[in-house]
Amino acid sequence: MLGLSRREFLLGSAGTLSAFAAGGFAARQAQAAEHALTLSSLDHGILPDTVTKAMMSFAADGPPPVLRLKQGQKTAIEVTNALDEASVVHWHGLRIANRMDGVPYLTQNPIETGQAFRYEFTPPDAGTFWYHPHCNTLEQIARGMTGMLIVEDGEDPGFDKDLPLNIRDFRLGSDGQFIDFYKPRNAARGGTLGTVSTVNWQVEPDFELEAGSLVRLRLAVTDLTRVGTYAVEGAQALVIALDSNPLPSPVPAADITLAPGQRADIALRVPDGEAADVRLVRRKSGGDKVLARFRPAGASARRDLRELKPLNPNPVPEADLNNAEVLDFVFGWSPEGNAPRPSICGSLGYTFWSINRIAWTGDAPGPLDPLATLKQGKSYILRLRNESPNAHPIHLHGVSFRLLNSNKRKLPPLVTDTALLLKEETMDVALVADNPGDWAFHCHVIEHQKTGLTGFLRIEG
Ligand SMILES: [Cu+2]
Repeated sequence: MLGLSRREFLLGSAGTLSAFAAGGFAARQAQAAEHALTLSSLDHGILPDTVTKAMMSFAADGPPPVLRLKQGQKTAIEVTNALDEASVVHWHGLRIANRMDGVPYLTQNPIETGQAFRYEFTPPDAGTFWYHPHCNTLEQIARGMTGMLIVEDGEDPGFDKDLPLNIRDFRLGSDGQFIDFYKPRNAARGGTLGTVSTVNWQVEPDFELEAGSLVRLRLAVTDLTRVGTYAVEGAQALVIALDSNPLPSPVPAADITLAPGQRADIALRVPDGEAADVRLVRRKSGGDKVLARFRPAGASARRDLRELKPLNPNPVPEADLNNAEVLDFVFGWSPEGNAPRPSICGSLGYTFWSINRIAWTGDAPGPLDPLATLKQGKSYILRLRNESPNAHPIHLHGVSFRLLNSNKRKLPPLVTDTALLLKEETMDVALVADNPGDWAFHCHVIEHQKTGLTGFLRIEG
């Protein structure tokens, strides 16, 4: 190996691996990955007549592909890292084996430049999910790395079309180039907002849809920071699922609050007339922001929303509230403000936030204590207390939970993986600890996540 560069060594070891394929590994290696993602940097046009340099994607030539998987069916996703930095991929909302969860050091080593990692898992739930890096997360997401992941149910609810809408901002100057991804003073408050709103990497795209048809709009807010209220206007539209879990009774798609990481599935009945102006908007004082338009085309398909079959609930176990143990978590400032440890997965250099007064010390190797240890199979109530004046979408990996109650508002009894805690809100949520492993537990405002508001729960088998 003398004289070999590190890169040659890496490539060399890949060669050795394929040599092994002739042996006992053969069956597994021979089975082609059903999906392949290449983590890539690229130049791509976001604003008209400009090319944004140094974007990042899960494909070499454009926006991240929509991954379509099947509920209960094993899949393989071969991830190759062609970036000049390390990365790792997390599948947001999927209740899969811990070693496939894509969190650096907690579940796997970062995938270094030139290396590949094969993710293999069976998604137990159907619905709208997304995927993103969990290494140098702020910069890699800021540059573009958020993709949508759809898990299809075996049963067809009766839609004519399925349209994923990846909603996010970029922080671009008027020349179309990236400006600073965040400002430290904002990271210590609500976070830094983007300057250009996009849907599927496009500014205010137009989607032509068959007049009179039924379309499943799948909204995913994959932004770093922005909490918003969304609506579909100019047509009949019903919210049928939130965070991949069906609503017991659909509600009009008029005021849907979504924080980073959250999703909404909407059943849209496209109007009959080609003159109709159907819009996806985000509420804004002084006039809503139009994010996308839907244009009816052709003769009416004459469909009716009542023709849709209800979605099947996902097989998420119900907590036994009479025997559940209560675990307390407080989300607030960092008591000490120590600089985080340096990490190949990036550090903002500041610590502003904490969970239970402990600030995450960076995505670095070395043993860390869980915030709590849960016993597999037992029920728990997590009491989530936000003592800060800022909103925090709290995301738990590996396990879904049900919203129980809040000291601030009446909560629908939704099942989710990401709970939005408003200013000074305390919320109880319930879960069954059915998936063993070390599960990341963090705020999905990435500036908060990267400046301390991260920890993990251990479920002991
Ligand atoms: Cu937060």
